Amino acid sequence: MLDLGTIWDRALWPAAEKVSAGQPLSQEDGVALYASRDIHAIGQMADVVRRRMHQDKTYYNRNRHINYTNVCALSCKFCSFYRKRGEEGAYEMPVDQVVHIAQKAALAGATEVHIVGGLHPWLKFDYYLNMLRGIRQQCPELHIKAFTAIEIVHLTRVARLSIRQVLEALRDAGLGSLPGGGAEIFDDRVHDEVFKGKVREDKWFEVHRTAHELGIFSNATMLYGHIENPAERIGHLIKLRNLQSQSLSAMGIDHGDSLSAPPIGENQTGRACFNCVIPLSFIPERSELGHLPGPTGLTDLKTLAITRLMVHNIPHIKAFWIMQGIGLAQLALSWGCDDLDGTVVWYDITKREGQGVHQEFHVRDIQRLIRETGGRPVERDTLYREIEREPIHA
Ligand code: V47
Repeated sequence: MLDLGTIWDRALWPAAEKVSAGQPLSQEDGVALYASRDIHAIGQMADVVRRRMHQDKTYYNRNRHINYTNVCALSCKFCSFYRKRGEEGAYEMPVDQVVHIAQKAALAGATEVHIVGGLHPWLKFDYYLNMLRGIRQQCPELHIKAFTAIEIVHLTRVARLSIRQVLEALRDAGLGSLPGGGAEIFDDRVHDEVFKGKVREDKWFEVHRTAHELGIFSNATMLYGHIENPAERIGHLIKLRNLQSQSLSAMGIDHGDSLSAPPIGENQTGRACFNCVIPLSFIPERSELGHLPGPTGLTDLKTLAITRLMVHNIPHIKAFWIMQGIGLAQLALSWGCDDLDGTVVWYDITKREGQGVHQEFHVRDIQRLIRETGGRPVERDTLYREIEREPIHA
């Protein structure tokens, strides 16, 4: 329970009262949270909501990220991953290589592959379908979470199909769910300054709305700590919860406005919704925005906590340790986050100074880190179903 007496910043009282009463926060509440120096109150409020939803459970998964190409038609200023074709370091993996990596991951106990890449100008639609079919054939149990909304829009042009048709074809070939990338900040000012060539937010939402209509679950990200301001971050989060509200209604879930985990579980409607929000901490190194300082630890913690508080109807908030760093991701587990993503193994999109693409977090270390926070480590699959393993494999 929240004790208003412990919250010295009275500007937070309206938000705290809503959190206590289980009501959603407004744009003004979100901006007041960012403006406040009462950081313990913000953390405490987020922890109250996180515990109401998940008690002491803290989720992780065994996964393997695969970035099949870094060749990209776009040149987003925040991105240090993309290369132009022929440029030094540009690569595209043959389908067999992607399938082989997925096979190795499955053998090592992974339940998920997370596959994303640049917008490659010449790869044909068959490349993507064959990748999914190949993995499905070799590893029938492995969940394939693949392609950001931006890649899906790119594929509509490659295949000359609609968003719905592309998603249906990918699903039939083995796609299990959509990751949350490519969202950045849903705001035209920020879009035009930092990722002008990318489709606007309406397309990102159309992809996720259509996926939900087709029963494909998805995630959502927010890239923060570059040129956006707190009001723009809050606007982004409110747009996410608005789509979630529609998707939950279509699933027949009367979540109302309550600040509790929507009872998603097994549903018979054939529809889907967002599972998780992942706030991504901007890493300036090697990008065109390398002159920016990047978010501070306090901005990281506040953003993770405020995301939990603002997005009352999406059940999980992930502290993606690759972006926030392991130390801060651990702290975030007491600041509203209930998930750490997973073992990852290989990650090419962002690398902190001195790090290569091998970025791996071993299960034993994940569990130790969660236990130290007082949390209970729970291995999950992509759709947050709990996984029990024989002790020898735990
Ligand atoms: O869309 C690119 C971001 C995203 C930088 O769905 C950067 O479970 C920080 O979406 N600094 C890809 N971020 C990663 C992503 C993701 C990660 C983990 C889990 C899930 C999920 C999704 O990475 C891109 C972009 O927003 N990004 N460059 C950078 N310099």
